[in-house]
Amino acid sequence: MSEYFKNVSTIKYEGPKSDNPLAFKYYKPDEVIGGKTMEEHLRFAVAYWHTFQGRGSDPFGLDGAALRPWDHITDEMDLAKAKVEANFEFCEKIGVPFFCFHDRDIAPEADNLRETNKRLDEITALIKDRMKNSSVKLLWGTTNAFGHRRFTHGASTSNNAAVFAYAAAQVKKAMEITKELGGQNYVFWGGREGYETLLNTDMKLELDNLARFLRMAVEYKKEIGFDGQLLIEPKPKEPTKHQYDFDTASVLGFLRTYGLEKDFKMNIEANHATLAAHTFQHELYLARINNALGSIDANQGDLLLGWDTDQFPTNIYETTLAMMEVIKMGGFTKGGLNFDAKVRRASFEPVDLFYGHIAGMDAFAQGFKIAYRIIEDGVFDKFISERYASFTKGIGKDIVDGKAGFKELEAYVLENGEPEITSGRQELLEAILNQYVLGYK
Ligand code: XLS
Ligand code: CA
Ligand code: CA
Repeated sequence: MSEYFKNVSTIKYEGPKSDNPLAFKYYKPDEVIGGKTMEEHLRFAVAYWHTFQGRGSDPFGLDGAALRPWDHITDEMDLAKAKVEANFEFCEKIGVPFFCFHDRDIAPEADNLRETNKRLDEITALIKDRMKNSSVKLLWGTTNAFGHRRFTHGASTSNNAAVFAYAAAQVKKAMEITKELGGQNYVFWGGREGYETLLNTDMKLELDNLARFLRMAVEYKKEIGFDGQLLIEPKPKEPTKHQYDFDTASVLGFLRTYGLEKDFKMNIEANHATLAAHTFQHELYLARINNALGSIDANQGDLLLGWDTDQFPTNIYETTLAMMEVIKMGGFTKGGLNFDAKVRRASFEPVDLFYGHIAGMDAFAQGFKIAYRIIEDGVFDKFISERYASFTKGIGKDIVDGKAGFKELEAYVLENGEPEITSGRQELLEAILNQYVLGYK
């Protein structure tokens, strides 16, 4: 067995003052908070595609700049096997308990589906074998039905039924191997499920087909007894101009239109939230109150750039507000925090993969601890419940209880006159949040 990251040993917690770049400053996996360890709360995952497939390429440098310890391997399948080893070594050294993959990340596509599936079987067996001597598990599997030329017009929303069939065959297999590897979720990210122009698009048929496809997935999941959670990952744009799964609200609407709302939850990605002109917390909150928050793709975008930069999350404000939502939902069950994040093109050394993950894990660990204190103290919850107190008594209670209609409300106004309104205190609340984030509370 080769060792790929020879210069890095197991990453340990050394505390916030440590100068060791290969140590955690805040993430202490076995620290118990609220009856669970940090590792159990945060359920971190490594994204196979960025960490082991990413080449640091961009539209102006397709070859990429990344240097990787498996670069010398030329045979495609040998390379795929090497990456399995590298994945386990990486996860074990950094102490990330889960990983996530697309079918095509773990095994390269062959000339036809039969051969491709054989390759998948071979690599799946290897992963399964490696799992026997490891505590590293599969958080979720998914399908890459967007990279290949055949998916130019989409997969389940393609104009071509044979492409729809191809995508279905691919999901079938990817779901089977996800089950085989004990995957806890299966993700549907829209890929090219969207459109560029209505001059060539039958949007109604495409949406109906998307629903048909998802229904088939639900049926197949039951048929094979896969007990993982199905997740949809919203994204507003990129690669297509109009992605059908724009954001949480549109996905919820879509699922309800087609009667699929009981079968799917969301996988919310931070960068996709901001591309949809929402905050990360907005997306998480909306999913949570609809009992649809499944899992998180933990990254961050760059608000000065209008695309999906998939950076490692380092913004403590964002991780704090995100973890408040996770805590309020009662913690993850099957989901977790998947680092759908890539090191920058200029961070091309293998050790940068460790720095990226350490930065993200520390930022979420810190965010979690701050969020926990905020929720325990109840400072914002108390403010919010007082702000809405008018709905707990009198006419407000009648509205909530369905006892008042327009006539009663008119009578109320005629009797009581102009309402007294109160300050929203946003600046004060932001200053209090600063006290928590900076550790004074
Ligand atoms: C792309 C998505 C993708 C999904 C998995 O923008 O983030 O990577 O997470 O297909
Ligand atoms: Ca993602
Ligand atoms: Ca993304």
